[in-house]
Formats: sequence, C-alpha cells, structure tokens
Amino acid sequence: MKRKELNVELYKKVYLIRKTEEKIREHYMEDEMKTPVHLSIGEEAIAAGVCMALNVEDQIFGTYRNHGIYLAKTGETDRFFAELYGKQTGVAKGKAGSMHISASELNFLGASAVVATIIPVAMGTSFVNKWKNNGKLVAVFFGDGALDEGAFWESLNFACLKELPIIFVCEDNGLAIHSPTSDRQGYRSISDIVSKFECNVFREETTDPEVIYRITCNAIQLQKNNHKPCFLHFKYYRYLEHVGINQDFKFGYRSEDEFKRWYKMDPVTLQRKKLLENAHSEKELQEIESEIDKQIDNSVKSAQKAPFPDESELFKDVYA
Ligand SMILES: Cc1ncc(C[n+]2csc(CCOP(=O)(O)OP(=O)(O)O)c2C)c(N)n1
Ligand SMILES: [Mg+2]
Repeated sequence: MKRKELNVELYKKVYLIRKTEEKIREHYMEDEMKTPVHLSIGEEAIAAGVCMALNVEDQIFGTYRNHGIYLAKTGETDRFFAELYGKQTGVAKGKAGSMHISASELNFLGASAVVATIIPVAMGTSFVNKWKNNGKLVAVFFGDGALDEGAFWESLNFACLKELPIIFVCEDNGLAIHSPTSDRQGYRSISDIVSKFECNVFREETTDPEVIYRITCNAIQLQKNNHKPCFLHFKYYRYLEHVGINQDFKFGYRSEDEFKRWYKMDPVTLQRKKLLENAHSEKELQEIESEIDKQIDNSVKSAQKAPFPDESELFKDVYA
C-alpha cells in the first residue's frame, strides 16, 4: 500500500474509534447502556497501527479496554453498539456488554475483564496455530497492570520456549486504575525485563499510528525470520477516568498539566494534520468523516430500536 493511502486508512481507524467512544459518552448518561465502559480515548494510535499491520485471518484478544482494537480490527459498529445496549443483535447477543466482547467470525477472539487472564488463552490459540502450521498470528493486547500477574509471565515464558507466532502488545499508560507503575513494579523498565526472554522487543512512545504500524510490520517480519514471539511496548496517555466517561483530574493522582502535554500530540488531530500536509483537501477529509459519523449514528439508532434477547436465551451460550 502506498504511504498516502496507508495514512488515509489509519486516519479512518483512529477517527472511527474516537467518534465511537465520543458517541458512547454522549449517550451513556441516558442509562440505556447497562455496561461499564473503559474508554481508550488518547490511545487510538496503538489499536489502529497494530491492527493495520495484521492480516484479516490473524486473531486478536483484548481486555475490558477493548473498543479501539475491536473497531480497528473489524470496522463494524452495528453489532458493537447493539452489544453495549444489551440487545439480541449484539456481537454476543447482548450478554457480554463492553468488557467481554468477542466475534470469532471476525477474528476478534475475546476479551476479559480479569487482568491478564486473556493472555494464556491467546498463547494457547497461538500454540494451536503453530501446531496446525496455518500461518496465523495472534496479537494480544493488555495494560501495564497485566505484568503484575503471574499469568502474563507464564504465558510469555511458554511462548518463548515454544517459539509461538504471537505478538504481545503492552499498552502502557503507567497506571493500574490509580496506581502508578512505580508503586507496583520491582523493576524500572518493562521492556528491559521482558528483553531477558528469547523474544523480539520493541518500545516506542508515540501517538502516530504510522509509526506504530511500521514497528508492528518490522516485528512481524522479524518473527517470521527468527520465529521468536514479539513484545511491543507502547506508552500512551489515558485521557479519561479508568472506567466511565469523565475526566478525573480532581482525584489528585495525576495532573491536568500532564493531560495538556499529551493532548498537544493527540493522535486523531495529528493524523488529520498529516493528511492535509500530504496533499489531501479539507473537503476530502470532511467526506471521510461524515461517512463514518453516519455509520455511527445509524448503528446507535438501530441498537436503540433492536429487541432485547428473549428470556429463553438466559441460559444459552453460558457455562454454568
Ligand atoms: C486479577 C484482577 N485483579 C484486579 C482487578 C481489578 N482491576 C481492574 S482494572 C485494573 C487495572 C489494570 O491496569 P492495566 O492492566 O494497566 O490496564 P488499564 O486499565 O490501565 O488499561 C485492576 C487492578 C481485576 N480486574 N483483575
Ligand atoms: Mg495501565
């Protein structure tokens, strides 16, 4: 794909994620979405860049903060919004809500709200892929808090031992809810410590989806050549509170100044600016944006109108 085209596709992804989450903020207080929401506003470049580098058949896994990766991977919003509204037409028939979204037919294989628990599942899937020799890559996204859990280290260890085709994507906002990494981790640098394992480690602090895309492409190439799993460590800033739709600077665990510093590098604003510099016209961008805005509006409207699941659905598709 040519650079100009690539950047348009990346812009579509970051814009879709941002506008979808802003739409959630707009409607959330109506209390029709009966699900907690962990928004990824500020973090869009990682989801967009990594997913852009993956093939359609590659499989991804995430955490409760999964909207960005779901949207970057699938591009669809109908079943996504229906799920948030708890409707029959949702990705998981309204049973999962925001935190446990999965759509295996779109190769979004699952998300879990229990920190780090999706990582062994992703690793196991990658083990199957290697066994079948089917060429599929797994990408598993998690926060810096996942490194506080044994499940992460066991999975990393096994993946390195067996040379599994898996990419660990650490979305590091330096926080687990309100606790900074310095209060939780007995080491200074996540990437340094992971580098002790037999894997390919990349670290970057950027809000540019193109940079994330190129790093991921390099990682995938390296994985193909040396068969070692990859660990991508990306720093980003969470604009909003841990869960919910508000900013939370009044709690005192972080400062608004920090937000203002990161906001100057806002991924959506910068990507838009890049397109204008790359000879795209304002009109062209507005067309792209209005198409995505329409898609989101239509999805919300149909989700609101859709029926709730029938009572007979209550014990179907659940382990009990
Ligand atoms: C095993 C487990 N312990 C504690 C919690 C409570 N909890 C929910 S989110 C969270 C913070 C996780 O931080 P991180 O992994 O960095 O993700 P972020 O929210 O920053 O994206 C914690 C401790 C949980 N869900 N699961
Ligand atoms: Mg975190």
